[in-house]
Amino acid sequence: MSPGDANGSQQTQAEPRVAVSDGDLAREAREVLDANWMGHATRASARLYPHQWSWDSACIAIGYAGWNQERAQAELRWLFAGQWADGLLPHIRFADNARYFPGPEFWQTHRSPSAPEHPQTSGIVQPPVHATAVWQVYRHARDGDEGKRFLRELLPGLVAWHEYLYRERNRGEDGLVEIWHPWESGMDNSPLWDEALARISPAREAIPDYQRVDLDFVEAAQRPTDAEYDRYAYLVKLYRDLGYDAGRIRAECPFVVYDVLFNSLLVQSNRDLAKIARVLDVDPEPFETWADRTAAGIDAKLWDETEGSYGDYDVRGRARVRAHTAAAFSPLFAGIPTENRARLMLERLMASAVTIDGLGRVVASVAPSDANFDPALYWRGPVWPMINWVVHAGLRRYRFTAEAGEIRAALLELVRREGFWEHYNAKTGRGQGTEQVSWTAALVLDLLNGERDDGGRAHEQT
Ligand code: 9WN
Repeated sequence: MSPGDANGSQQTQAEPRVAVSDGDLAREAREVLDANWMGHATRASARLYPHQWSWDSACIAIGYAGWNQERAQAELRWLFAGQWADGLLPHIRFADNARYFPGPEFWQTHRSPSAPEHPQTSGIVQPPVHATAVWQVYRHARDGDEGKRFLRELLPGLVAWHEYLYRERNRGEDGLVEIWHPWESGMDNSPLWDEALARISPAREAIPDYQRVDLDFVEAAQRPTDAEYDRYAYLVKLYRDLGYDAGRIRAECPFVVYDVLFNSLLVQSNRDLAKIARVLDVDPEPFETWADRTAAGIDAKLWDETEGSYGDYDVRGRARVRAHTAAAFSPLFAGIPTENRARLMLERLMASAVTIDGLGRVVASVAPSDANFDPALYWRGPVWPMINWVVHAGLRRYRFTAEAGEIRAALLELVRREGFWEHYNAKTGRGQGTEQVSWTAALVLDLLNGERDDGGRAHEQT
């Protein structure tokens, strides 16, 4: 592992290591989380991401669940304390005095009557993995009574969050919810957004002044371009000028996408919300209904028969998104495809997976055969632990056990060799982006833990 240096200089990279036992790997993962623990929640990474991020945090809680119930609960409580009055769960809850663009002064969320005065947050969302995380924390709870109290405490916030999505991010009868910014997908510069972003060409004076900070920490070849950042900043300015009024944004925003990953994670979160409700003797039916409606919407609108794959839908462009990425396999995670479709997906998945230096196959964010593939460039090729974790759970759910095992082993081996990086080069396997990354550590812990205690059944419905 390459320990992060806190002074913001260029990243360091250790020589690849071998022969680290599972026990040592778990200990190292816990050390990363300890180092990033702020006393109340976990920063996403030591240097580049010094705040609490929404979907990272859900994954981090899943990682804590197996060894530190108290921290797992604290992590999610802290995140939900930043929830807006209308149910929006912000994609960042800011820590004080930490350097990142865009910070609170850029978001200006005080323009919304729904945003809390304190804490400071961003004004957009990230994929909804939270009910899944809360359920996992309960499942692993050593103190069951405390676990149940935690469920009761978090239920209203979870329900308000999903209600927000179905109320404000839904424009039809198809059960799908929409994203309004590439950052909302969690896959910022994915080729999925190329066409939608190409239609947005703000005049120079419409782009707000801003200063990137990310390039102080990570080389430009591994980050989004300035043209992409201009559009990211332009969209934030548009939303803040609209006072973060969801109705006005829905009517006016130029970027509107039904994303497969976001909706699939929502289906599973709804199913987990129903399980939480059952434990608390609350009626689970509304959550099952949400799950079924969104799953049906994914199947009806996002399945592309000619491609034999799920794909995103560009609402403004009124067309399927032509680009395909590994996120297309995420419906497996939520048990959405039929067995037949799942088999087709498996073939495509394993054909598009990458083999790195004798490691076995692992899933690259974009398949090497794709014209958009770049092994080093952020969400356009590198191997991301979160995506592999989703795919791994999905494959196990459908009993594609050997393939799931191969991906798990290869991902763990990458981390064993390189340390806990944001992502890994899809050709060389070298760690990239930033180091000491919390959700990488947390998901490694979950993979190690899952093998030991539940045989991969954690994500099943029953
Ligand atoms: C913007 C924190 C986050 C992840 C995202 C990842 C990256 C931020 C950035 O880092 O996004 O939200 O500044 O690049 O794309 O998935 O949640 O780890």
